[in-house]
Amino acid sequence: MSKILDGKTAVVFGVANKRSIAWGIAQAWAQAGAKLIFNYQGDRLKENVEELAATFGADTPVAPCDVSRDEDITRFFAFVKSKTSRVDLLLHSVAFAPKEALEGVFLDTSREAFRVAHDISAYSLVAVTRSAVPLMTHGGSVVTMSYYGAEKVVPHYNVMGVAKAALEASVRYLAYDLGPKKIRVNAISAGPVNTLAARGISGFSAMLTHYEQHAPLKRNITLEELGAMGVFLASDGGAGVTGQTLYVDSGYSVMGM
Ligand code: NAD
Ligand code: 0WE
Repeated sequence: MSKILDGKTAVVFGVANKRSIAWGIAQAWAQAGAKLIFNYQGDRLKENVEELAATFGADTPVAPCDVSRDEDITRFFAFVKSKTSRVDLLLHSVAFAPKEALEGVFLDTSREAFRVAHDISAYSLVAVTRSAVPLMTHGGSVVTMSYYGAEKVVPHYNVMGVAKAALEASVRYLAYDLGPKKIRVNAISAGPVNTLAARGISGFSAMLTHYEQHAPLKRNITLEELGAMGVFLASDGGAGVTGQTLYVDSGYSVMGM
């Protein structure tokens, strides 16, 4: 039986382990018929990602890429080009701010923490998209991950909220630049998910409980639901959708109180 993403090739940035949002979306893309190529950030995550990627076949391509390094991005896309003549889908599921910037108050954000957060969490979308475009010869779909702290104050999200605002604005400008090439660019704004990036954030389990109590759906979201939105944006279902931020947040963002 034919599947909705049959014949598509996807590049996936941001798998750290099986709880990663990138892993949830990658699995949904694979189940819908896409072939996948993965990055990993550094040696610490190499084995993890290689093991997960191998569940789609031992020949699933995996290569290192630290998105804060232009040389890495260049080398990574040369690797991608050696494995496929075409890329259709790009997932950017990467963010980082120095831990101290997520603990105190936004007012105390250092110049360096501001720079790092914006470099890794926002600029990297522009950099990896630019490298993917020459391979997206039949059009494509670029998907990145955002969070509600981009538009409303979420205590302690701090500089990450400002970086996500830059990311969502970057999505709009990229959508404008790439529309003529039939490449769509969108963000999924996810409710809280218990991942590596969320663990160690004090008060995170209280946030999960808060969503259960206050979101319209009275529960938290799942990786499967993020995967389903990822498939929608990757498929012709999303053919007329670009430049948008779509919420997979149990409806939390519509509440005023
Ligand atoms: P995760 O820790 O599983 O994924 C974050 C990924 O970013 C990791 O794979 C890490 O290796 C990668 N990364 C960080 N710095 C990098 C660098 N310099 N080069 C290459 N890769 C780098 O956590 P996650 O929650 O799956 O996060 C994925 C995305 O989802 C992030 O953009 C995050 O802001 C967003 N998001 C998360 C939540 C949540 O509650 N977990 C909610 C909304 C949005
Ligand atoms: O985007 C995120 C978190 C991204 C993140 C996580 C870390 C933890 C480890 C970025 N940088 C770092 N740096 C580290 O050193 N989320 C949407 C999850 C998240 O993080 C929060 C949240 C939510 C939700 C931080 C404070 C308040 C809410």
